[in-house]
Amino acid sequence: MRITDLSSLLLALSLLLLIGCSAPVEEAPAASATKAQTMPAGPGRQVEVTVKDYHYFPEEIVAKPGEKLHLVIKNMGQNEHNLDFDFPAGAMQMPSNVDPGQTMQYDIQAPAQPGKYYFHCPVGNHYARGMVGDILVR
Ligand SMILES: [Cu+2]
Repeated sequence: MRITDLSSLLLALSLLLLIGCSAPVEEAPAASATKAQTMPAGPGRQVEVTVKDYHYFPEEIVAKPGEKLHLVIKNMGQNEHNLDFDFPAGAMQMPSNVDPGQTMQYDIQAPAQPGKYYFHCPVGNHYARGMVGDILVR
């Protein structure tokens, strides 16, 4: 386990303790979650993210403000996973979980405002296990 993984895990665990071990941290209510719009492949820049052992590779995506991205999520692990973006306009998630050995493609648009936005896996306790990443908009 790398140092960064350990510190994210400790942070997640301490946050859970702070709120009394109730709901997972930063889980948006289901009603406000926005399903990703599926656009034809082409307009967005293709970004590949591999999911394995409760981590995203790479853990950071760099995008321009408002840039359209065509995400290709490859699950090389043993569990199903997802990828929720915590955007200012609301959470944006994959159309469905991606199963082990499967690939899912969908399109998103980066926020117009430069900054660092986080994404995480909403499945089970994956977030607490350190399954987080970020998209750096600049
Ligand atoms: Cu996961």
